[in-house]
Amino acid sequence: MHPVGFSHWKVEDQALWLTGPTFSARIEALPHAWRVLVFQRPQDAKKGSWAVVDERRLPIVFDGQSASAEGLPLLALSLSPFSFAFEGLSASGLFAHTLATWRGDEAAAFDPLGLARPEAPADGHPLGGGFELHLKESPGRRYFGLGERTGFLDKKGRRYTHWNTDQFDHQETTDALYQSHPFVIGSESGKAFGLFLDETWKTVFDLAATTPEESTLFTPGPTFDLYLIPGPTVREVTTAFAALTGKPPLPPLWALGFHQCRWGYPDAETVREVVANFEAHEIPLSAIWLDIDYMDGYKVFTFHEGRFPEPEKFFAELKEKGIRTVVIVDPGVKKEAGYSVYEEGRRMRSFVETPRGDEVVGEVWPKPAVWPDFSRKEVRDWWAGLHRFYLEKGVAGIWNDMNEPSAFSVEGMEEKALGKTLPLGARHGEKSHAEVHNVYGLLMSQAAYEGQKRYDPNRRPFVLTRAGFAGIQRYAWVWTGDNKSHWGHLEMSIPMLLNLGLSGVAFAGADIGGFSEDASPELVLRWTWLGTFYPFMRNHSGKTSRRQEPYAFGEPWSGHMREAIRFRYQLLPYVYTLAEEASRTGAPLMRPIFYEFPEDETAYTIHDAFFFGPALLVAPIIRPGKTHRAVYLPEGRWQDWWTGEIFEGPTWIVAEAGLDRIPLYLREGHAVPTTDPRPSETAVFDPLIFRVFPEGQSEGEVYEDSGDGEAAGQRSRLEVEGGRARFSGSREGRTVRVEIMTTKGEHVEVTLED
Ligand code: MIG
Repeated sequence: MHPVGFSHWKVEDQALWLTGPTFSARIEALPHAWRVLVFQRPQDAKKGSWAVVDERRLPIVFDGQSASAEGLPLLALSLSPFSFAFEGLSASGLFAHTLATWRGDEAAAFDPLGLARPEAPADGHPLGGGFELHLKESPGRRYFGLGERTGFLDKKGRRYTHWNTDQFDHQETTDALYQSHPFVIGSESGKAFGLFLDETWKTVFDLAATTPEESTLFTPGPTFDLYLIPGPTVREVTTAFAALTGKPPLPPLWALGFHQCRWGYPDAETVREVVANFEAHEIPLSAIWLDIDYMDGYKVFTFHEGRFPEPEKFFAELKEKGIRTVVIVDPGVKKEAGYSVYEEGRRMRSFVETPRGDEVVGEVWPKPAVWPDFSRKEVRDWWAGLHRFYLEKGVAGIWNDMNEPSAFSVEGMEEKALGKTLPLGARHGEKSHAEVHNVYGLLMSQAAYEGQKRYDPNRRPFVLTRAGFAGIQRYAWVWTGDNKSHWGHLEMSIPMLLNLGLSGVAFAGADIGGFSEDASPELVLRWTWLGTFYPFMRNHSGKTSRRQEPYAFGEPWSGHMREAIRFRYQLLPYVYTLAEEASRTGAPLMRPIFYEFPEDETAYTIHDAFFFGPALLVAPIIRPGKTHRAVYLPEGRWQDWWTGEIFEGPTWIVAEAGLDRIPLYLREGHAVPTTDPRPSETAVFDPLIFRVFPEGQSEGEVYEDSGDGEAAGQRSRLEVEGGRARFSGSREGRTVRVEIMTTKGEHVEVTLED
């Protein structure tokens, strides 16, 4: 390890340049972050990003010791050896590795055939293989973010590898999952900062795991590209990170309803039966999902003629009932003569190649399979265009699976060496798979998104993806992959989704009921109640699992599941209003309690309860057979949503919840817009019923528009004080009501002034 150091500096072209005998650095000020880019080869001074979309740069002043820019905290720098300090964070040094350090066993294992070009070892890192930043640790600091992760809310004390992985069998201690978000939020005594290592290589964050005194950020690539994001609180870091990497577009209203999926619905008849069951049980449904069985021989952009005949008619029939269809699209393209997708792709040389220029051929669902190289714009454009096939048939959304990418085998590679993906040395144009791997899913989702924009401009695109990288929220929602029908996985989904939300991914969900293994009715029911507060609410299960649709277990289960799902539809005005806020600010819908109460130390320790927006505190039942649980209520007054009882925080209470409810608390000062519990095509809600905290002053907002397409929307405001309510929005042609619940549990209407 060589310490990185610099001898000269200059401020030029809106950047502070540091130079030394071996390395250079470019330091830039963005409206929400300092960027520190360290490199060796001149061409890397212009290193681009797949994640960062903010191109604004602010003027920098440097006095030899600290860099300043308007609106940013000072960045204290020492040039040789290089170190810096920022907002309570201090780096003790940046070190460059020699080639051998990372080209050792691991690289060899990934590349036994020597697919990486021998003349460009380690993808062109002239000195060696990567950088390692050392950060001084502080005992009181906690860490959040890191995207999709197992474990509890606070991420300190573990080592995290950023490497998109098809982790079918993950459990509590599994490291890398399907997504990579090399972004972490440090927080101590209510003060927070963010670190984003904008490197797509297999990076590693050791957060006080090896030693409590130090954390390290490691990248094996030729550059070290770090963003330092100021707080002061986690909320500001999260929204700044969303400003940096992009905000999620406003989804169509239907996407916020209930979704039903299962791997193994073999034909259209089975799907019709599922829909008929929803109708018979009066369970609202917004979308039905088709897994890989709809295809002909697992060939993407086909429908099996016998099992899914006349898909256009079928989707229209479902749409009549208000149900959208979403289809799965995997990246693996079947290599088959005469199959137009393969033939076209081959003609354009669209597929990932070996260093010798042959297609990398392997196996995923289709066999043999090849993989489009989404890192090239012309390939993304081609792939986007293919989506016309689905859109013309009335498909409303695209589900991108297996896009880590997952590979069951690759010709010429041993399975163990492969690591269930493409060989690291495979070529994406000038780049290696080692560099592109982590953004493969992001770029595939971008193509799916752009295809919908292009060929269905009057609707809002909808993409769900399994793999992703920082910035994925610009194109897709995320689900957390193959969980299990275990209570532990129900519980773990909460911190997983909370940390995804803090990492910019406001729209995410876990498979309700669990994907693999057999679910008990009680598990599915409790999970459905929890899912009422997932931004993405989908029941999904694996091929060999027991059926777990909300009606599958008979009474009393289906009745309670109906209530839970109907409750989601009742809350849709609130959910939609939060979704619109997310599209403007990046603020997550599901928020850790400390997000709303940054000064409250207890709040930082709670992983199994959360805020849904600013007004509702949700404390799901996470164990079988339980009807009670402890709930922490922070400072202020809280009303039990179901009984009307009022509590004074900060306090711990024991909540009681039978199968007909989830512990839920309305926060003082807030009003929550609700409506009737049924799917609606437009997001102008009728009736619009505000549920208001029964005492003092309260306020609430509702965002309304056409529910899809480009139509301009409107935010209206409700203000309640001393038993009088005022609403700023239009009431014409619809019912607008304001309600409180008394402490005895009676609904009482508050008069709305004209
Ligand atoms: O190898 O398409 O995570 O949701 O049902 C398994 C079949 C492939 C994995 C996904 C899962 C999906 C399944 N897929």
